[in-house]
Amino acid sequence: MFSFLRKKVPDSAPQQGAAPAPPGGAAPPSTSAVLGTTPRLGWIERLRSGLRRTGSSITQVFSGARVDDALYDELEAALLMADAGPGATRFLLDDLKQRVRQGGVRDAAAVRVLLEDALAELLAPLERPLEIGRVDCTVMMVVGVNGAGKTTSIGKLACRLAEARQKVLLAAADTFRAAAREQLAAWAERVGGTRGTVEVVSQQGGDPAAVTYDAVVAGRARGCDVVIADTAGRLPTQLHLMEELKKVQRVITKADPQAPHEVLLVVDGNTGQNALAQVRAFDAALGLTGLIVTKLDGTAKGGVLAAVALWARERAAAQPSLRPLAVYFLGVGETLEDLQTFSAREFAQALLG
Ligand SMILES: Nc1nc2c(ncn2[C@@H]2O[C@H](COP(=O)(O)OP(=O)(O)O)[C@@H](O)[C@H]2O)c(=O)[nH]1
Ligand SMILES: [Mg+2]
Repeated sequence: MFSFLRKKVPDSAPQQGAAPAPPGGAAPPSTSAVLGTTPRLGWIERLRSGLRRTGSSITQVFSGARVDDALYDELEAALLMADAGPGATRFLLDDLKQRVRQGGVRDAAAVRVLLEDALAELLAPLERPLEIGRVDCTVMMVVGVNGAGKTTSIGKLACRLAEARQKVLLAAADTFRAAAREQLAAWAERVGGTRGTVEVVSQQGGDPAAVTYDAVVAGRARGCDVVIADTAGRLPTQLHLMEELKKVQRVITKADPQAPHEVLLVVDGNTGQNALAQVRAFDAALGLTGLIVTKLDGTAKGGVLAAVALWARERAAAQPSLRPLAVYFLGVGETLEDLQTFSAREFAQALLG
């Protein structure tokens, strides 16, 4: 789930899943321990059933035996209907045709396997664990439109971090809705007990930048491993609200010149091609490092991740100095366990039924 780098030696209890620190100081990054002990099978089923409609419409294309232009035409339509968008659809079809030619494949079922390979390869660069511990206090800001699942995902993430004995502080920077503050506090409470503690910094009716600044300063002073700022939802077209978000980012940098270490966009998997528009717009304003794609347990078609992957690839080619975009987590439900790491191969399998 996370990649822990240079883990601190715990005060008392041994750290779950982490290798003991070597004598004489920090472990080199290559010895990072990756946590992710929850059984994955159940949630893959959830992802599969969420994406089933897409899967069955793509799989149907391969029900005939012939590999001809009609098959590619149908496949094009199915990928477009799955929200892959014109660019990624064209990219995948070109890649697939080349694989079919090279392999001398004449059987439609074998073409389906090659499509899965092409899709998994396109998605692969998005697969990267969220790194915690490269710096003493990892600061993340979480952004997105209203209702995308920001607060829920932060709650799930905070629980997972607390389980891994990380000290977490949440900044309730969604100061528009009083309920948002309470929602975050409720998640923090849920973590309590055996799981460790998650603190929340909030202000009644405060300014989002001020709340975030206070939280980052407090998080560093209290020796927190992770500070996560939950921001209010907004559309990228609401320019004044995007300016407000830039201000939040600026004050974080004032509190810690290296921060924010992560700028995460939460996108609702049901928004189709609009998700790509959100990724572009929030990236242009803030410079995204990663995505959390939620609600893949519902009616989401999932193909938009292919479009995001193609866009990320073009972004990496045009701006090689930028950190490549990652899909850190997928949301497949409303409970704590329903936040899972992204695997390109698993996603391709689920998408193709
Ligand atoms: N089915 C499902 N519902 C989700 C998921 N993530 C969030 N939600 C629900 O989406 C709604 C909005 O979530 P919230 O976190 O408040 O969105 P925010 O406005 O971005 O903070 C809530 O009812 C959540 O329970 C998910 O992965 N699957
Ligand atoms: Mg919220």
